[in-house]
Order: sequence, then C-alpha cells, then structure tokens
Amino acid sequence: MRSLWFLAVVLAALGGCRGSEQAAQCPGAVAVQKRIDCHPQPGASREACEARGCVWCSAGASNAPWCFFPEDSPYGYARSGSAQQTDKGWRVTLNKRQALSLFGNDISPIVLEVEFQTKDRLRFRLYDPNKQRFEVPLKIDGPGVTAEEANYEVEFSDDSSRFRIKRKSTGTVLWDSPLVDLFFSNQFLEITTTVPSTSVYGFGEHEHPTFKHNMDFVTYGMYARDQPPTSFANLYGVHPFYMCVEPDSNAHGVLLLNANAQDVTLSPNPSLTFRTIGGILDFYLFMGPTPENVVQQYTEAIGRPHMPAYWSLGFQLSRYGYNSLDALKATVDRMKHYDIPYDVQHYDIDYMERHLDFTYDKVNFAGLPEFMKELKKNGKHNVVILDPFVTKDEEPGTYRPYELGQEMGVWVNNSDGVTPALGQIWPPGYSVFPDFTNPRTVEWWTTLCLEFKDVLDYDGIWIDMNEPANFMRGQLPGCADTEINNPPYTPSITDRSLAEKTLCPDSKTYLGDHYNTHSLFGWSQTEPTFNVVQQATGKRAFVLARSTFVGSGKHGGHWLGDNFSLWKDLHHSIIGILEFNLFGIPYVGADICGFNYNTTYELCLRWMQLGSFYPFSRNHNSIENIEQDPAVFGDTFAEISRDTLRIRYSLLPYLYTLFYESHVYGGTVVRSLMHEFTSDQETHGIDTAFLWGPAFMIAPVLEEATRSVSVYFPEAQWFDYYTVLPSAWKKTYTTVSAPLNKIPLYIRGGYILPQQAPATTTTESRLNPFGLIIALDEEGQASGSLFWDDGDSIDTIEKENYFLAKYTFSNVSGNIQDTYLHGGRCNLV
Ligand code: MIG
Repeated sequence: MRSLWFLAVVLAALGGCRGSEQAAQCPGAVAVQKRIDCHPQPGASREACEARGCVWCSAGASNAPWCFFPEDSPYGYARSGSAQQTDKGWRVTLNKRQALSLFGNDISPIVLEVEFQTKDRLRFRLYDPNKQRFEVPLKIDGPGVTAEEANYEVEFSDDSSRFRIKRKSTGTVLWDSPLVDLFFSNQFLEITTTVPSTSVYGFGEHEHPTFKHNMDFVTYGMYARDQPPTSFANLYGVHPFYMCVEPDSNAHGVLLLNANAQDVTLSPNPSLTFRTIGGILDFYLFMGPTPENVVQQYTEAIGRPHMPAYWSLGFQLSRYGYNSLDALKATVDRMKHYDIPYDVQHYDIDYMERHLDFTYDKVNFAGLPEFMKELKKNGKHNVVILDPFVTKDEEPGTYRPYELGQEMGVWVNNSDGVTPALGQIWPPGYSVFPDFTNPRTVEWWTTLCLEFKDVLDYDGIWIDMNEPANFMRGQLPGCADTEINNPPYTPSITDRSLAEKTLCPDSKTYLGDHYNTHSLFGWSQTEPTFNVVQQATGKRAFVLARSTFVGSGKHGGHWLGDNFSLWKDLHHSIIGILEFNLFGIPYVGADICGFNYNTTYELCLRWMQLGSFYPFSRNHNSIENIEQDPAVFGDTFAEISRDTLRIRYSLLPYLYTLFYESHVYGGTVVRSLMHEFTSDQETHGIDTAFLWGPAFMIAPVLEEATRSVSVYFPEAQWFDYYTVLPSAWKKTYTTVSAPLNKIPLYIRGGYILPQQAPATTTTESRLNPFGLIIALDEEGQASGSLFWDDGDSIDTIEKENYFLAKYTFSNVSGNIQDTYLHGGRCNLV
C-alpha cells in the first residue's frame, strides 16, 4: 500500500516536471529533435549525465532523451591531415578530440576509408589501423570506379567537422555525420547521421508496428534471440539494413555490416544513431534510385536469393505436437477429403525419439519412413526439422551424432577454448552446440544429414533454434563476470543480457569469440545445410532457417517465428514479409493461423486467405493448441480455403517467374505499394495491402467481424480479380466488400500474368493448361513474362534448361473490359 502511494507521488512529480519545464529552460541545449542520447544505458540521472559532460533536461518531446550531448560535445574525433589516395578511393586519419570517455578504451587514431566500389555502391568504413578487429566474413567488393563515374559524391564540410555523401544528380544529402558524434572504443562504437526524410524502412529482425518507421526517438536492438515476436524485442535474425525514400522519391539503402550486439535509434531530426559493441563500422550505401534498384544492388552485394523449387511454392502443413503418425494421417486424410491444395508436409521435433536429432520415434511415429515415401508418391514433399544441439548424455556407443562430433572436435567451446559449452534444451541431459563456423563441423553435419536421408527420405530441412537457443542464461556453470560477458554498454536488447537464452559471449568459436559470432550462428548453418540437401536429394534445396543474417537469402528461406493467434499478428505478418523482401530473403511467410495460443474460426479463416499469398505459405501451430489445419473447421471453412489456395495455385507461374527475376536480378517478390508508386506519398505508409511483383494487389481483411476493407488504389488502371471489371478508382481509398468467403484481389493494368489451372499439388498443376491474364493499361498495352523449367533441377538457369517467354499485347478494339475478359483465360499454345 505504502509503496503504491509512493509510486503515485513520483509519477505525479515526473509528470509535473515534464509539463512545466520548457525546452528554452535547457541551458545550452540543442533543439529537441536533434538530441543524441548521452546515456543510452538505463539508470540515467542528472548527476551521471553531467559527470559525462552532457546536458540533462527533462523538457521536450516525451520520448526525447533527457541526457544528451551539448552543441560543443567533449567527445568525438577530428580529422588529421589530408586524404591519402588508395586503390579504390581515399582514406583519412581521425584523432580523438579529448581525453573524456563514455565507456573506456577509446581507440585513436582511427581511419575512415572510402571505396568507390561501383557507380551505385559506396563502401565507407571506420577501423583501427593498428589492430585487426572482428569483421563479418562476407566479402563485398567491386571493380572500383572513379569519383567522376560514381553517382554519389563524398566530402567533408569546409571545416572538416562533418562527413557527407550526396546524390550527384540532385544534390540530396544522403549521409551526414558530425565527427563530434563519433565513438570508437573497444566495446562501444557509435555514429549518427541525418537522413533526408522520415520514409525509412528496414532494420531487423523485429516485429515492427508499421512498415514505415516511427522516428520519434525509437530504438531497436539487434542480437539473435529465441524470442517470439513482441514489440521492440530483438528477434531471431540480424539485418542492419535500411532503405530511405528521399523527398523527391529517389531511394537509397544502407547496410552496416556488423554482427555484434547493436541498436539503432531513429530520431525525428530525422537522423539515425547506430551503436554496436564490437567489430568495425563497415557501411555500404546503395544508390537506387528506385526502391527495387536498391534491393537489386543490395543483393548484388550480399548474394542473390536462391531459386526455390516449384513445389515449395505450394501450400504447406505443419504442427508442433501431432505427437503421433496417426494424428498426422488424420490431418492428411481430411485435407484430401476436401481436396485442399497442399504440397508439403513438415515434421517438427515430436517426430524425433526424445528430441534427438537424426532419430525418429519408432513408437509414436512407427512407419514414418514409409509414410513419407507414400506422400512423395502422391506428388507431395517432406521437410524435417533439425535442431543445432546434441545431447552428450546418451549411453556411450548409442548416439553417433555426439560421438562423431566429439571425435572431430566440432563444438562451440567454453572460454578455455577446449572444453565444449554445455547447455540445456530439448534433448535429455546436457547438450553441446555444433560450431558451424568451423569447416570440420560442416563435414560432420554433411555426413550426418547424408546418412539421415537413408532413414527419412526428406526433400528439405528446417533449421530451428539456431540463434543459438538455450534454455539457460549462458552455459554451465554460468558466465564469468568479465568485460566480454558484461560489456560496459549492452545495447537495447531484451533483458539487457547477451547470455540470456543462449551461450556466454566468451565462448569460443572457430571464427572467434561468441561475442562476435553469436548472430552468425544460423547464417553459418544455412549454407552447409543448403549444400547437403542438394547433395542428398540431387534436387534444388529447401532450407528454412529461423536465425538469419545479411546474405542468408542466398541459401535459405525464413518464417517469422513463434507468432500469436491474434489479429494484430495477422497485420504484423505483412510488415515482416515486406521487410524480409528488403533483406534479400523473399522466400518468407508467417505461421498461418498463428503459432502460440488457440486460434479462432474467423481469425484462422482470414489468415488462410492472407497466407494463401505469402511467398512461403505454411499453416503451423504449437503443441497443445487446438488443431488449425484448413480441413478441421468443417465444410465452409474448407471450401473457402480451397478456393483461395486455388487462386494461389493458378497464379504460381507468375509467382515463380517473380522468384526467377529476384534470383537473377535481385529485386523483391512481394513488395509494398511504395515500391511501385514511390512518388505517391500516400503509399509510403501503407502496410495493410501488398503486391506480388508489380501487378497483383492483395488487400486482406485484418480485423475481426469486418466484412469490408478500405483499399488504396494508386494511379493505375485496376481490375477486380473476381469480376474482371475495370475500376474507376485512382489515387483514392475505396471501401470494398469482403464477406467471409472473399479476400479482395486486384490486377494492375499494363501487365500480363501467366497462370495455370490449379490442382491438389503442384506436381499435378504443372501438367495443366496455361493461361494468361492480360490486363490493359489506359493506352491499351500490356506486357509480362513467364519463366518455366522442370521446377526442381539444380542450376537450370546456369545450364540454360528453361523457357522464358516475354509477352506484349496491344489492344485493337480499344475496349479494356472486352480484352480482359476475352484474353483473360486463354490457353497458351
Ligand atoms: O522451443 O520445434 O519456432 O516453429 O514448432 C520451441 C518446436 C522450438 C520453435 C519454432 C517452432 C517450432 C518449435 N520450436
């Protein structure tokens, strides 16, 4: 009672103080929107703030920091001497200005080096010239261009106090960093830049409430973590990449290639403040100028998305906790009963014997090998889950994965570099963690996955828990209290702990301290898994990875993790999918109907409708929740799901062609309206609808008990997918009807979309007649293309084993509606 009362008084006092103190009362204060946090860790006080030489003032915007750098900051660096020419650019030395330090161990001098890699890609990095620090093992290089050839201009301000990058063609300043706001100490690196607008997208992995960011002093932490999507939490993967749309609609992108625990603050100035606790500040700027160009240039640098197998574009079923083959069979039977399109079956950890990798439960899943073969015979495909931890506590001589790994020395070690780190996760006893940064581990993993193929005839592998997850805070016996385990600054991540739910930062991996390589764990597992799946199956690989990093899309897809069966998660899934398309991982989806919690009939139905248009379309559920496959809710539900999935299946030739384009040219598959209608500011904030490529709009219902959707139609000729009628809507919101059995879908005039009659599996639908949807623009023109190959051979593109058609159409009658109807579903000969 007393403490409650006390709390109330404190809150009232804080409120009063905020309300009455004016910004003008802040001595020497910079404008509120320009404040940069001088006390980013919790526990700021006036005393602590002033001891750092910073200004303490509680007046101003509610989210603004109260402790911030003064105009004449006692920190930062100053340029020393003139620039030296290098191979592809120049470098300058920067010296620390004063002795004062925020977090100790400042490094001086440091070097700012600029590389003109291509005309649209600039690398600029800040590093310690006297000591090799950790760098992400992802080499991004370019042939080099001259300053004249580049589309950007790099300069210092006249007084050398700021480092700037401009877009040559417009003069827009894309990057502007005051050197006084630069920090480069052993465990704290910080840099701030203004950005030319508040249309900023990206940074992951998070559950962002909007696709276009709120920039009201919002901070996002990045550090791989086994964490169900929650606002502001750092989730499974790390993608320090953003895209910004400039006021004149040109777009650029920026990558900070750094794998250490980090955070970024988006401020209203507008500006961005990056803080990381290790490595170097290694930035890459991509000039666009269209949003699609930005993603193309980004994936040119980090690796193009892999080409998925055609079957993996089919609908997929999964659940954690079928618990028996019989339960699984019952699900498959009712899917068949309703003839719901369905291509892939996933097997979660309950197929294993006591959660042991490379085993299957011979009691509850007796007959699993035969069952998988049977599904395969029926044109379906199988995906098995594998976890990255191996129990050490089986009877000697009984568990080969552990014994072979032990013999080969493939585990992540304790800080001594010799004894394996022991955590506790799904398997019984204590587990060790394979260190995929070690080539020997890759050998071990390859051997086991190949052997396992003879046990279970899988087509793809789902790699879960590779943050890596651990149910403890650090390994046994806990983390020593050292600077590496408890750095002076811990970024804004959940629990402010680097060891919670994972290993201690001082653990040793082949590439160095876990402190540096933690967020690369899943990334380093993805490529070897991709390679072994190819080797084992002789076909195009399917790898579904939970933890991703810059470049993961080259070898894997991603699902958005353990979402909840809640309406807000339905909406958030669109944002996550749009973001992963920016990150070069277009093969992405969320668990349809929600993973955690029990779903409801209506939520699940709306989710089946939306999920029918996820690039990776899988209904997945957690253990102990009610069943939620599309056949379990009765006739009506099943019929609606079947109808929606049939639309998906009929458009798979279009989706597949988009994946081909993404694989070859690097753009997105699913994209926001902003990508296509960039100059229309209204599109910048839209994340309730999205597009497949340039031409197909999906405008789902995202709210309960709602039977209509407000859809924004940008400037184009739009056709209703169902009625094939042209609409008069342009640059306007229109409320369209969406009864329970319908998800609003639109085709954009000017495009030709290949399609094919649907079937229960893609194996069958691929044999069906093709058609074209020809939707004319106002000039009576349309164009499009079709990529076609056998759907699952490796390297069909490299070997030129494919068919590529380009279609153009010019209207003769001048009647758009007629053309759409008559040309709409013709067969291709
Ligand atoms: O601790 O394998 O995100 O999809 O069903 C949970 C069981 C482990 C987390 C995955 C989820 C999967 C579940 N896994």
